[in-house]
Formats: sequence, C-alpha cells, structure tokens
Amino acid sequence: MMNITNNFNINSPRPALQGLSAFAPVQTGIFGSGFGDLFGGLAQALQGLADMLGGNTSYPVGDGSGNGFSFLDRQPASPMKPISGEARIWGDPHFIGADGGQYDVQGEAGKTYNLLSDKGFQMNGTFEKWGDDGATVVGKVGITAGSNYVQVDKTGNTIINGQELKDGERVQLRNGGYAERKGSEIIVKKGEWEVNFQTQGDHINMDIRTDNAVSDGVTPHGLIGQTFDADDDARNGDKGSGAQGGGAIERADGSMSQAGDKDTVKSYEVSALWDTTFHNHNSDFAQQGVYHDQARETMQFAMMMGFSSLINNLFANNNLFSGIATPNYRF
Ligand SMILES: [Ca+2]
Ligand SMILES: [Ca+2]
Repeated sequence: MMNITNNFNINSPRPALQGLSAFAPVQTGIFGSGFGDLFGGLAQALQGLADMLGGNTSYPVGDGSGNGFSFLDRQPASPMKPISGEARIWGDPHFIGADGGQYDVQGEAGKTYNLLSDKGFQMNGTFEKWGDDGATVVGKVGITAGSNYVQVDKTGNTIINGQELKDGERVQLRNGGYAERKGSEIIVKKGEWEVNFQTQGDHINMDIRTDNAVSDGVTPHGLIGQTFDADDDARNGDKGSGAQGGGAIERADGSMSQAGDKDTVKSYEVSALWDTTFHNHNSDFAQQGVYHDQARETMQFAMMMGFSSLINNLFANNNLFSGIATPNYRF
C-alpha cells in the first residue's frame, strides 16, 4: 500500500509510529481482528469527521497507562517550556514548593488528599492525627500510575501491585519505571516523576522531583503538584497551627486562595488512596479522564488513519473475503 503517513507534516515521529501500531492489521481469520480493524477504522474516521464538523477535540484515552489511543496524545504544535524541579512534604505537614515557596496544609486527620495529579500519575496521601493540638502528618501514600498501584505507609511497609517490596529489592513497574526500597527509604520512578519517601515510623517525609513535568503537554496539579508552575514566583502561604495552605494553593476555579483560607483545602479531598476522580483539580487528567488536544492536525491525522485502515481492510488481498492470513502489509 502507499505510504500515507509520509504525506503528513508530523512534528514528532513517535505519535505517528504509535498510530501505525494501533491500526496495524492483525492476521486472523474472517471473524478475527480484520473486522475489528474495519469497524475500528470506520468509527475512527466518523469520529474524526464529526469532530471536524463540530469543533469538538476531545478523545477518550483509555486508562491513562499510555495504551489505547496513544497516538492522540501528541504534544501541542508549540511545545511547552520544560518544567523541572524538586518539592518536599515533611513533618506535620510542611510543604516546600518547586519554586521554594513554603506553606503548611494540616487538612483533617483521617482524610485523604490529592498531593500530585498529572497524566498517568496520581498521588494521594492520608493524613493522621499528630499530638493533641489538631496537627496532622502524612501516614500513608498511594500512587496510581497507569495500571500500577503503589502504597507506602509510615512504617516503611510498601506494597507494589499487591506484592510487598522488601528491603534491598527493586521491582519494575508495568510499562516502565521502578520501585526500590533501601531500609526506610522508598523510591518510586515512573514517567515524568520520581518520589523519594523517607518513612519515619510515625510519619512520612517525601521529595518529589521531575526533569520535565510537562513533557506530555499536561501541567500537574494537587496540593504540591501545582507548585511546578513554570514561573519564578514562590508560593508562600499560611504556616503553623491550623494552617490550610491559604495564600499558596489554588481554589477550584483556578484563582489563588487568600491568606487565612481554611476552605480551599477541601477541594483537594479524595475518598480513598486510589481515588483518581478529581472533581475540582485536574479532573481532565485523572485516570478515567478525557484528554483534550487542541492541535487541529491531530484530528486530521486520526481521520486519515481511520480511512486508510478502512481502505486497507476493504481492498487488501486475502483479508476479509478469504479468511486467509494477510501478513506483512502495512501502511
Ligand atoms: Ca505532565
Ligand atoms: Ca511558582
């Protein structure tokens, strides 16, 4: 078949290759994936056409693991300026943002809050009572990254996808990345993010770092994630007894909370360690979310891939009409 993709001005070869693999015909019989490709291609083409006409540019992206319609996950036409940095959460809990700003978020003992929300990486922390003056600490953390589930508690007990991570052990995560335990220290590396937990027995401290928080075109959010914001302004906010991040954390509408604010923190509350449905912050980029891509050529690309897949299936020799395997043809 002709090489349709060569007619496109694709900025990055990666999405194009993934797009090809997503639609590469599979050699099976008459009731096999040939039909799947046919109807998948048709559906994709119609979706692309509908989007062109309606101006709707949202696509579902599966579970956020990078599988599924991954060729749609391409970066905008003008790539975002890289955001690198390191942030820290420690003690009862003190936050040091990626820009050096400092604030405390005590939350409420027993409740769980979203700390970092990015595409394919969600980290929640459960706060526990500390002392008798209303202070709290982070007692347990859960990371959902694609199909991986990582749980770290204050004693150092770490569970990776249902298996205990033993001292000195390093395990690979699904679809890249790893988790490693060195005594009371646990390191989780996945995608754009690396978190180093220092478990203290009665609470957890952690460093959160990235070389580029927006390599996927998605800006992070969450109580600490929002400080990776690509400006040089430090987010300094309320500190000390009863502080809830006032002056340093964003409200649900994106505006900055005022000093003394104790309500905004509630918008970061989640129902459980593995709750990745964020109604207020970064809801679009939670695991079950919808990815919005403004790049117009993405639509055109999706449409053409759909049509070319359809054409391939209709006219390729030995495909649907014979039920015989059709190896070695690609776009
Ligand atoms: Ca990101
Ligand atoms: Ca900043």
